Amino acid sequence: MTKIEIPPDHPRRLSLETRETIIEGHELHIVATAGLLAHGRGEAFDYLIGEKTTDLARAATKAAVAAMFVAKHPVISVNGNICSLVPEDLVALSEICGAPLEINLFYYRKEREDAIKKALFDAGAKEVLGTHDRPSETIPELSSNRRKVDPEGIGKGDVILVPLEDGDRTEALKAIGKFVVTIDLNPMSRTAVHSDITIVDNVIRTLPLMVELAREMKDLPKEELRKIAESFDNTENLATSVQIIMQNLEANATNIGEMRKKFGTGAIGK
Ligand code: PTJ
Repeated sequence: MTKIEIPPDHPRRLSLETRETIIEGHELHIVATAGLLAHGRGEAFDYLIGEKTTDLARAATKAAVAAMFVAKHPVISVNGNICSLVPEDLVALSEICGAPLEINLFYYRKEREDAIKKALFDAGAKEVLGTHDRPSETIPELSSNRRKVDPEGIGKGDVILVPLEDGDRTEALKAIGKFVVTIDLNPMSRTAVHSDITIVDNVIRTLPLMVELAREMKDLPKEELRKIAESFDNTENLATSVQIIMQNLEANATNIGEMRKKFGTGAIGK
């Protein structure tokens, strides 16, 4: 493996370590090559959102957990990126919420399915749906590899958590009446826009927070949970997320001169 040591005092240590994790996931066939590009896009949006969980993202995460508890059949859809970044948290959330883990890949290859299944079992999963040896049914609205779903998972699921998703799939799940919860750093992506609850945050922060909140909220009365989930306004959430990005950009425009003072202008021709 090519994993490199990031100096402990590096100002962008966490971001670089996460990048190493994704690269390692790619070498293990967990992450698709396109998953590396998707991660880079996520990094850029994380920068714009301030690389922290906003109060808004926290409220969305709480609503998402509430929706999973209220659901009859909550399901967690697993792709290469999420499996590589937070496998233990996926397993923990699945157990607390009674939501099965279903592998559902855009860039399907049998060796990827096997690698993801192994990573989930290594992280403590007892069952993994969506594998080639299991029964499958088809989402007619979708033409990509993801049209095949597990009848015991997404097939009968009502609330589906689809972290880091491509837009077609979200639209197809919505078209067949599912309540879709997503985690996407880009509040303008088709997935973000069409989901019922969009957590605009990095999955590396959201999944641990979902596990923490699920532990806290699991004994709340169903009516209270339903209220938390149903009172969440995703239109306002997305509009405010875009405003947060604009405010961060404006703050940078104001501060850029100050930041440049550290080194000043270099000398030419010396
Ligand atoms: O493993 P597979 O074959 O199912 O493929 C998975 C990917 C992610 C490659 C596939 O679903 C894809 O192509 O996704 P997109 O269309 O590139 O969308 C990914 C979205 O996730 C983009 O809007 C990114 O900004 C966002 N994103 C990337 N990294 C993160 C993220 N959002 C939250 N946390 C991240 N770490």
